[in-house]
Amino acid sequence: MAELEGPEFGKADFVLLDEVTMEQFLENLRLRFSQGRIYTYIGEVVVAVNPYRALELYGPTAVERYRGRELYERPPHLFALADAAYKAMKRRAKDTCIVISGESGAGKTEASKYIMQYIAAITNPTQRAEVERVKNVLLKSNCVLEAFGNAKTNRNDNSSRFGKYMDINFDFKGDPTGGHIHNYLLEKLLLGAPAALLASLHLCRDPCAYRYTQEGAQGSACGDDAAGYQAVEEAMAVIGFSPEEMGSVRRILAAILLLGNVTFVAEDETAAVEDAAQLSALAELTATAPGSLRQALLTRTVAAGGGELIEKGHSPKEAAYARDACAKAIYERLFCWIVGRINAGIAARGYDARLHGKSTVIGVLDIYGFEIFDTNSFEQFCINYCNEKLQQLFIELILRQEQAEYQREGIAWQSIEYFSNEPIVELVEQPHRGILALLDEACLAVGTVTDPLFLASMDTRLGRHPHYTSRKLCPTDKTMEFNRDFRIKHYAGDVTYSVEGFLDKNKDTLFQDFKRLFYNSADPVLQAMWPDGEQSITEVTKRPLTTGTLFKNSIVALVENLASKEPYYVRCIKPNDQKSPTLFDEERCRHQVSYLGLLENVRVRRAGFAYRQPYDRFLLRYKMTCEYTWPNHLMATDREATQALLEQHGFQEDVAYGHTKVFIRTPRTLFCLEQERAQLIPIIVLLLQKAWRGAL
Ligand code: AOV
Ligand code: MG
Repeated sequence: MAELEGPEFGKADFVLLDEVTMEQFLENLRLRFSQGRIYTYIGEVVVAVNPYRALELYGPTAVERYRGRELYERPPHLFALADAAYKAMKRRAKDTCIVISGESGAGKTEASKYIMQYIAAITNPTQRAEVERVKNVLLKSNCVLEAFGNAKTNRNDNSSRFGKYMDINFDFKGDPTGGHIHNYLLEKLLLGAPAALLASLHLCRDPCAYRYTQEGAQGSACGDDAAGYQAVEEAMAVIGFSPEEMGSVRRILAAILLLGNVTFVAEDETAAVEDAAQLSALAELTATAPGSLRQALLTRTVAAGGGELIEKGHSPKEAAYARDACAKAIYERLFCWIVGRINAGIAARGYDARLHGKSTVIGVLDIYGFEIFDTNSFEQFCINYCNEKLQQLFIELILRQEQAEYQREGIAWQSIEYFSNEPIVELVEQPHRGILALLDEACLAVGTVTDPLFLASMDTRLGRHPHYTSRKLCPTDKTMEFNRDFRIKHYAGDVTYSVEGFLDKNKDTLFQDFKRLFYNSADPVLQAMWPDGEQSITEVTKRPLTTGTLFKNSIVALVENLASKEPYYVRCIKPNDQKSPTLFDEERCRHQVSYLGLLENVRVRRAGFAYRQPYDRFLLRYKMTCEYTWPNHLMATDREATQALLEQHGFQEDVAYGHTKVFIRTPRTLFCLEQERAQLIPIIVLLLQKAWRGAL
């Protein structure tokens, strides 16, 4: 139980609520939020409310307060959780992971940064140079990834448009020796992120001058762009980007912007570039031949019979579509290349397991949160599917872990029922029948399949699924459009998706002509991003996996990876939609508490035994409350001494004795012990002072 927190601060652990009701849960959350106590436990899970203001909770003194402490010894904090994961990793050589979840704007990315900052602060006391370098790259990578991968949305000014899972490798001393970042599905949303970034790179003083950044520029304050630019450049230098590479990155970004401004006119039924000057500037930035560039923009090569290749001119509309696909592809590949460069900078080098012992890992997952926008498209569909998977994992692990612990300690246990989102996950990912499978089917079909046709096929095949509906299936529901919308009942709420663009985004076709063009670029960075450009058109016959399938595979692999580690959880809550530091929007919070399954979490924790502690730790804390154990017990084992203590208090009905730990069912018991301890401590201190004085 967290120390230094009286009843006026609310309950430091939701397990201590008098009754597990939504009302009490919210009241405790509200009370603590209003006092700037944004962290509260459910056992070992940290519930965090976004404070929307700077709190003095994260400085060097705070780090010292949590270093090496047990979870319940200090007020709830991310640092305590990070320390617990670190200790498990170091003491028991366990691979651990910290899973941060919550909806958009709830504070996941900030939390992940504080966790990394804590781990960096408590490691490498001897300041080994290589370890310092790795730590620096790990910390600086955030800044660069955010610059390229975050954007302003109407939910979060600094929304992560990609998922990030970062492994940190530790040597036997517990110092970080390397790491690896996996990125997941960057939303190729060119608006927003690059607006700020590019303005800061001085590529575009006026974001409104570029079609791709006009929208994002509106209303975004660009006040500290110069400082932001400095920070990104510095971070890139620390990570090890060479000046030449940074030059290439800048030119590639400029090229993307310029590309967006290229317009086409019709000339003899096919497209022509309106302004030739743009073309030569683009060719220069991408170090490509102007002729080839023009050709790639205006035509595509198709294989005719007999291995013959013919060039087919685009219509202006096709050319515009190809241009945007190309710009997005360049941006995505640039982002992946940057992640690859960071990984090269932090790859665990020269680590020899025979020499140094087993390397252990702490993984930190910061992935986009559940999203509901006014219009939800393929990206939201993927993001929300990912959140379903993570929620499923949370449920499984919390239950599984509890059960495993009782078994290990030899204690009887009855299982608990709670909401399973398995059917929703199945609706999306089931082979041959799920939405992703139907989407792939539509993408592979010969003939013209349109988005509405795909919707119709879902209606036919999923119409009876309890979590799926559409306007056709529910004609009276005017919040959906015919032939456009379908709705999924997610664990976190109902989301209406528009099928517009689903097929295109899933196919994600980029003409081979562009790939080949950039593969032949004289710019080594740009060239390195297009290894698949080497293939000739006749070789590119095998259909690549679709975006949806690739994403599903990566999320399945992620979940498997997380499940193999000892998990620690941070559940973030967004207190209001106004970014206000004072407003506690009860309805919004109620909704989040409910879909995050936090009440069930508390119930599971309490239904079994709310508290458990190793015998020695338990005695250390409470031995003063019993004559048999104070100052030291004379019994054969700590277990017997613990038993004597609890029986003297009359708590024998409320506890169970495991092999190494004592289990306490109701929080009240621990509460009484805590109270008694608190009353005795001043007396003991007085006695000790007297004794000292006597000794002097
Ligand atoms: P997210 O990662 O959960 O959303 P962020 O971590 O970006 O959300 O948090 C959103 C904003 O809330 C930040 O930019 C801060 O202004 C503020 N904030 C969050 N946590 C804290 C904190 N501990 N102290 C002070 N301010 C905080 V998304 O990436 O959109 O799902 O995709
Ligand atoms: Mg984020």
